[in-house]
Amino acid sequence: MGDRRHFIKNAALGTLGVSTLLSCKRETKSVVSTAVSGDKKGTKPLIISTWNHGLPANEEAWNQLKAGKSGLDAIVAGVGIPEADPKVRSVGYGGYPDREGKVTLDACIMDSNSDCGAVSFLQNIKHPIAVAQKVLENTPHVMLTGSGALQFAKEQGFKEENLLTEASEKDWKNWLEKSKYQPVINIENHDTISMLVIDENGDITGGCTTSGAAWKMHGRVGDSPIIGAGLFLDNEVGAAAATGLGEAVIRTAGSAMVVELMRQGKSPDEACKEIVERIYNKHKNHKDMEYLQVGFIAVNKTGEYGGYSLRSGFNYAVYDEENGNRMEDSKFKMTWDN
Ligand code: SD4
Repeated sequence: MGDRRHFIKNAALGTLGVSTLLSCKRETKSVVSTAVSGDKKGTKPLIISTWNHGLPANEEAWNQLKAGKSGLDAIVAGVGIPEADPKVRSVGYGGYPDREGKVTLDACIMDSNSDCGAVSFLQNIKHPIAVAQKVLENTPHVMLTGSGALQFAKEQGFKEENLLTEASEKDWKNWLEKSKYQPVINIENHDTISMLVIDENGDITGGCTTSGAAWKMHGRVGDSPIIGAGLFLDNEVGAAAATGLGEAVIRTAGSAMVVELMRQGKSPDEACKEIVERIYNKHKNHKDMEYLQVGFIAVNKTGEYGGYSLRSGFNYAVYDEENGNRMEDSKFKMTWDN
């Protein structure tokens, strides 16, 4: 746990650095919100994305929306930024590999008609979210996996490329020395990127893309490509998406449950909090508890948005007309010392 604390401290410092840098470069506002009550209401269109890499992703998605592109296209272009960035070690190119040194990617996307597409255990394709969009648009299915997903991607014109960067290979070889599986959620405040978009008409779309838990078993698929777990939306109600230990999110059908609670009248903050509490209650005596972190973001049809995480350190990027692109800290249940 000592290492873990050290890591969290460094991650927190890293966060400051990264968000300050991004804020300056992009002239974005940085709003830090630690209040425990009150959902925020944004103006439409509204984009919310997990973690610091949400800032450049939001920026790109915003530009796409303003250029008249659909929510789906905006998401694919937006989260495509961290997917292509080798410095982001938790998504796409440069993501941490599994324990066999293979980078395997998961992604899904969903539109306001409840159409969805997903890929899981996909290798050698830099933009799994774009392949997920093709699954939605060009197949009768919701998810393609492994070699089938790769074959489909190539048929759709995607190029195969090596996604294991030198830096990730080096870290993997270091990890092999001890080979201890202890997923670290929050890699320099980057992790799975989930993005929720409300467009000018109030229609909702969502997407999620990740290289998954570092050093996972070969073949392991997390929550991120699973509709209902890593992402869910109902255009009449709202949308939710997850980051964190995928196994815990799958066990509780996390994002679907957040949307159902909003349907019953909970605000986005309240709904995220209730599901995090449920995950805690189901896991407090579980072997995963030592390293368990989960976080949700959510929006509802009226433009209220929020988020909540089990442990401290989670943040998300929000973009709307009124307040621009900014980072907000998530409320949380407990710190890493508990
Ligand atoms: C997974 N949910 O594969 C992803 C990883 C992640 O924050 O989000 N980490 O379990």
